[in-house]
Amino acid sequence: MHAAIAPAARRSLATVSAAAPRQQYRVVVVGGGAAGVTVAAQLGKHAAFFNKKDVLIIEPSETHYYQPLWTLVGGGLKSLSSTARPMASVIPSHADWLKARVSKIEPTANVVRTDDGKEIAYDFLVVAPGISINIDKIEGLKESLGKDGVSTNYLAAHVEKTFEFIKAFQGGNAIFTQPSTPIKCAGAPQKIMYLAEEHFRDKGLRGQTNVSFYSGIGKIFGVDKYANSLTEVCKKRDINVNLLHDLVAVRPDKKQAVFKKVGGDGGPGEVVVAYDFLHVTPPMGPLPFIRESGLADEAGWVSVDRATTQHVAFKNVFSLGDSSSLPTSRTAAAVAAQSGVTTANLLSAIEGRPLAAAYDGYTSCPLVTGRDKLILAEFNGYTLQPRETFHFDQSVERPSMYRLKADMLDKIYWELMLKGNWVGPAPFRPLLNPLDRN
Ligand code: FAD
Ligand code: UQ1
Repeated sequence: MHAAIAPAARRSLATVSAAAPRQQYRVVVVGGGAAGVTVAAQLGKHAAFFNKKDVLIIEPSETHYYQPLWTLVGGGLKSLSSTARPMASVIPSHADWLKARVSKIEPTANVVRTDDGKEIAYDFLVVAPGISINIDKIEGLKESLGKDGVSTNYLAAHVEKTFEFIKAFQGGNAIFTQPSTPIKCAGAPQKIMYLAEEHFRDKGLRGQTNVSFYSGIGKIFGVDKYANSLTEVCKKRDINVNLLHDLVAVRPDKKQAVFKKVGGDGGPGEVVVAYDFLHVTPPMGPLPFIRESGLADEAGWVSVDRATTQHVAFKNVFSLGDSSSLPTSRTAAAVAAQSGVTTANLLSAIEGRPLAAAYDGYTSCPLVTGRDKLILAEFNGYTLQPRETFHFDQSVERPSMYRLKADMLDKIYWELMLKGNWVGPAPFRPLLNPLDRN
């Protein structure tokens, strides 16, 4: 019996002390985040897995976070605790949980190794450990975070600081950054800016405040329809937008942010800007153990077929979510749509049938523009064309869409998606958008 593997049936126990029956599973899932738990839950609905302990989730964290609400936590509209649940409470009852970090995957031997020296063999593997937040890649950021007006909504340990600093802000330069790397939820770097700007305005500080967005990429948003709306929002609210500026250093002693110009008009160069409040979206990238696993593409993402989510070389390996190479915008909404495809194709692979399910690139980004306003971007991340669920124009700021985000999507996530009953809004589109106005 294995000392650190907890049958989820005992998940109400405070300590993980129960033992697993074996070191080999039909399916091993790396990562108990949005993708890992959702696919594991969906597998349990099928006869091959129902009521059996044939799925193992390997996940080091005691807490499962609903990260999409962190924008509202940073904006002072939700508590961090409302976004957290014990990991044990989201592990499906037909799965075991090994509380450890995967350090190595050996796909030629069908084995994964953990940082505490365990070796687990699998027949099929689902790789979903998410994305790496690389704060070390910005000089001075690690030392600055959480102090003197520097924060990020992208780390649980720092997100509450964002609102502390917004509340304490007395005017001056408020700066919001987005890196040139791929990131999760590409809209989140600017959502917090709109909430902060609204707060400054309400406090009568707007006249003495410059609000600036600095992005390492060349567009405010990847899909023109929503980029046009966001550009209008920025104009209307006197927000300066500086594209092709990548944050490279923070100098906390001088309260300066240093940007590298990425091509653009004046050619490459350095821009130094004084800040009084600085919200940083750090550069992100693949986790090092994925890069070294033999499963990665050149960039370091798990190299999967963009329709089936099956690994391009190892046919018993699947990947979805932020760690995968799926060339769409990385969101929980995308994970929802991918999960149904991954589960269906994994079951087909297990049963020796052809893989019939195909992911179309669907993703969504609820662009919060204020305490009661939201542009619900929904699109095909492969073609960058809108793919909207509702019959109205979703590029317009709407209170109803804010309520959907603030009050409903978290319930959909915890109660439906993580229990294997939500693959995104596609099944409801014929009802909600009958003429398929897109
Ligand atoms: P995660 O959910 O991050 O899960 C990865 C899991 O793997 C984690 O539990 C981690 O502990 C574990 N892990 C890491 N390393 C290892 C290892 N070595 N071994 C085993 N396990 C490991 N999405 C939306 O749809 N809408 C939004 O509005 C939205 N807003 C966001 C705002 C912010 C500020 C942030 C941070 C994210 C937002 N997202 C949003 C993105 C969304 O949360 C992610 O895209 C989604 O969680 C990805 O799921 P995943 O399972 O791939 O990764
Ligand atoms: C979604 O399905 C989803 O997964 C639960 C999200 O993650 C938090 C989302 O942010 C969004 C927008 C969707 C899409 C759902 C609807 C109802 C449009």
